[in-house]
Amino acid sequence: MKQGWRWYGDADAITLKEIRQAGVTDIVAALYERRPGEVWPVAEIRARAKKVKDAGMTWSVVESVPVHEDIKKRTGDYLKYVANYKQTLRNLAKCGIRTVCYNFMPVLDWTRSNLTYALADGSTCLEYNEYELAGFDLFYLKRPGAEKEYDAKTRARAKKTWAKLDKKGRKRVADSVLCGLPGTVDDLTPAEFLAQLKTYDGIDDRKLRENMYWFLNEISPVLEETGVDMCIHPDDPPHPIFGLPRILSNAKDIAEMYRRCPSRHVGLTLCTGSLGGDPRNDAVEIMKKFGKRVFFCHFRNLEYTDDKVFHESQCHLCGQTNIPKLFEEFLKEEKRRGEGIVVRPDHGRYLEIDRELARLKGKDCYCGYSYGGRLIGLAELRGLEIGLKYARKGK
Ligand code: DNO
Repeated sequence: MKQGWRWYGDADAITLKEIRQAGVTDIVAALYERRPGEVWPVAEIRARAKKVKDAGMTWSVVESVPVHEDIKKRTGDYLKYVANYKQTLRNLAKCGIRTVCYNFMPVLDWTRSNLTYALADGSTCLEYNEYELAGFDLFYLKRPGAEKEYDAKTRARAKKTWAKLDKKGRKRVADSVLCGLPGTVDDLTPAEFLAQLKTYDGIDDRKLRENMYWFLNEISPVLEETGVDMCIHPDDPPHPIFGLPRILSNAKDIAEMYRRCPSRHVGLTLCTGSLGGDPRNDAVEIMKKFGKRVFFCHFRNLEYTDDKVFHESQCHLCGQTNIPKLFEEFLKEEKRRGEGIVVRPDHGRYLEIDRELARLKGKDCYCGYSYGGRLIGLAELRGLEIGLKYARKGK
């Protein structure tokens, strides 16, 4: 395992020195100041890579080069944006960066309903509650047509859940969806969000898939030429939300993408937390089946408190996904390849130490990307790796 860590550049409250001292060798970063669709200039990529190198690590994975909404919809200036995307890939390869994470989720990136879900020990983590989200959709956003998309049981539960929330609670859900999460390109007002959703009228599941396969096949010659591996991040949560199709949510979607996009450089970010948002997903099987084209991993875990309600686990190894078993498959794949794969501890709880750090620094970490919580996550993964290798060799 190559020990990775997501770094948000100079704006990040966590410094490269602190990251290195966590045992990290590989930085996962992006040119966050560049808007979707822009070309990333070589000089800017170099400058960021140099900063990481000077701190004793390597910038080896980009997360993300965002795909412009016009490409997802295949409208407007999509051809220009695809040409720009190719240029960015060439520029990254010129700087030695050949692993690119991205997603194909329309409008919203990952989505949560509560960014400060309190655990028994007072630390907090991120929660997803389908009924709060449906309540927000039906009774706050009042999205036209939403009624038809939820079954009667979900509608009834959403109504009850929403009625129980006070003003602050409702605002918490709205803010969690529309702003606040890193990855979100722009914070949105409810009206802006509704307007963006409307631009997807007529783009159903089938169309969005076709657009994605088209995009990947279009950039494939550049992948062959540069050796860049594209690893798609699974939908989070892995099912349609707000009437938007989600097309990379399970093993079937992955298989179909591989079939339609045959380049060996079209692969996957194995994100156990995102996949775990559907209890039917089996991340171990996914690693077994699709491991050859897994180029990057996010390991974390979930705990369900109810049907369709989950939060991120106390421990990265315990919960919905059998991480030790998955890790065995992961080690097999590394062995087969003869090289390490970058893993980042995905998200982490917000601990007392993180509160203290924010106070001392006058700057807080990005939501889900605390120092303390991820430090524990990485240490757990490292311990698991050493333990499994030891058990294998018996010494
Ligand atoms: C959340 C992240 C996502 C991810 C993007 C990749 O923590 O895993 O925001 O970076 O979906 O494009």
